[in-house]
Amino acid sequence: MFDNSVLMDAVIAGDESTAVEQVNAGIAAGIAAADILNRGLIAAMDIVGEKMENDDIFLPEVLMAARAMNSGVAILKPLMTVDEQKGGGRVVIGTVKGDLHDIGKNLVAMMLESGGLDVTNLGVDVSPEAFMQQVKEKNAKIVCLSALLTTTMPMMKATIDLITENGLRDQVKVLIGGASVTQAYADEIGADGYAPDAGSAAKLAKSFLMAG
Ligand code: B1M
Repeated sequence: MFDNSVLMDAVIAGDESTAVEQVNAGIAAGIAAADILNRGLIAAMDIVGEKMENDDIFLPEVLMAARAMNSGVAILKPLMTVDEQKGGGRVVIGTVKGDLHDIGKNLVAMMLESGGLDVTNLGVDVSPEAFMQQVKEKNAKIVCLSALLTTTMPMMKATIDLITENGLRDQVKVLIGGASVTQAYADEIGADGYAPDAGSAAKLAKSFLMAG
């Protein structure tokens, strides 16, 4: 029998089989796919994000929760309209040029997707030109730049500068993060925001989208 709190607890605990069981039970009980997604899976992932921010849980638990969530999303996706799936927010994310670190960036992408956003993950070693092109093509509202090396941080500024030169700066918010990055650096290069971890990155992205 479907119980939203059981579904949420299963996602938070990374219990993939119970999460899948509950999503299927919800569908069988006639609950709208968007409600199962928003009130169950996304609500649970928001709690996971908060726990991560507070250091109550760590990477392995987050990955397990994300896997449980993604298995639930995969069942719901075919039942939802395109608009419901996209949640209104297009995000482009990648690790900047010269930098091959992708574990944290992929975690951020996963949290954004789990939050219902339409995410294009460009991978690693992404040039300013490639970011700019994708922002244009996808009409992205948010671009997330990841850098783990002090030597590649300047590529974040180069990307912002290129986006500005191409007249796209007003249409897109630039969020940055990665182990070597700080709020002070975000201020210095004119980024719109900095997030220290995947949970706060998803929260920040959603707050920008809600603000219009
Ligand atoms: Co590299 N590496 N590495 N490395 N590596 C670091 C970053 C380093 C700090 C290690 C050290 O010396 N203590 C150091 C950088 C020093 C510096 O510049 N300040 C370093 C170095 C020097 C190097 C090489 C140069 C080593 C060499 O070859 N001599 C080389 C560079 C290669 C390159 O990129 N061109 C290199 C290579 C590698 C591996 C390939 C072996 C591997 C990467 C594998 C991979 O990513 N697929 C690796 C790893 C694993 C690390 C450490 C050990 C761990 C990074 C990680 O995955 N952390 C790292 C040491 C460390 O950080 N403690 C280190 C876990 C991950 C979940 O956290 O990535 O920080 P993180 O992501 C977090 C937040 O930062 C944030 O959210 C994530 C989740 O909470 N976040 C964002 C990340 N991106 C965001 C984007 C956002 C918002 C938030 O957008 C809005």
